[in-house]
Amino acid sequence: MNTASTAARPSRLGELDTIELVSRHGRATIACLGATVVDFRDSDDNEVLWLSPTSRLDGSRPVRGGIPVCWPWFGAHPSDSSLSAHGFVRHMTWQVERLSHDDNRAVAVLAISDDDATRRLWPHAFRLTLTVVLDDRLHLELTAENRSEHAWELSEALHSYFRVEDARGIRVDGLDNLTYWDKQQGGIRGTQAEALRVYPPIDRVYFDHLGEAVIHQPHRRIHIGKTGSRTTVVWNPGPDGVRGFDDIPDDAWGDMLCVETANAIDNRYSLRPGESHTLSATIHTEKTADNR
Ligand code: TA6
Repeated sequence: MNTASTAARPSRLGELDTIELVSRHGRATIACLGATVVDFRDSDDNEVLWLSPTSRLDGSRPVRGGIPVCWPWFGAHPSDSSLSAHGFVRHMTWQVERLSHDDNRAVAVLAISDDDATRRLWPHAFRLTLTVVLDDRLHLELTAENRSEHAWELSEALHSYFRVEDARGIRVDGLDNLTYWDKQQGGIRGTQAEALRVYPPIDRVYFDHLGEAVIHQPHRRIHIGKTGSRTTVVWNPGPDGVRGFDDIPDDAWGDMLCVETANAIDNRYSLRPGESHTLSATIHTEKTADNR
């Protein structure tokens, strides 16, 4: 197979600089804004990720959809409500460090390090790298390096929006018997007694989930494997909650489901000076007969 069937090259989406990865098995697009994977198509050119039809694509706001990188905090800032939810790196342009491809895969490495702008928000020296590999799966590796003199407490997420046929009644396997924190239900905690059936709105943070999550749909499963992550977040705003998002059409909430690969809340962790930590997610689809 010649390498013409694989590529890693600059492209554009709206006003955003992007990187396009092509392999024999599919393609992916990464925006330099936030190092956000904004598109991933499988071998049948079906969308695996969901991008809001009304997402801003001009750099004025993070992309709504795809896989935003939430770092160095997940959710609201622990002590300063003036700071954006989900950290600041998804608002900033990352540098493309490396593009490469061979017969089987295409690779993009993007990075962001501390500067005056980040230190005003979070006064620490760091380097954050996102490595995206496309072969017959989509692999993301987010590596954080503590370049400061102090230990930090971190929470983080690859905040993945998956395209689904209908979010209502979707089954998500892998979360059975886990403890969760339910933001939608005022922060109560519960235990997931059996396979999760999603009836939006849902906003649940599952703790100590080390394995794969699987989104079951009538004609395909989406597998989300991971390493370096103890938390999985399941979110869909539902028909009422969607009205609070001016970059999601009111009738589009049923087209997506977030299953996020994270370390958050009870699974926050500390990173000492000179230490690094890698969070990874691996995504692939599987065609199935109707197995609802
Ligand atoms: O991951 C779920 C969540 O924390 C929801 O509570 C909701 O706020 C969602 O993320 C989107 O957050 P954003 O800051 O991207 O609008």
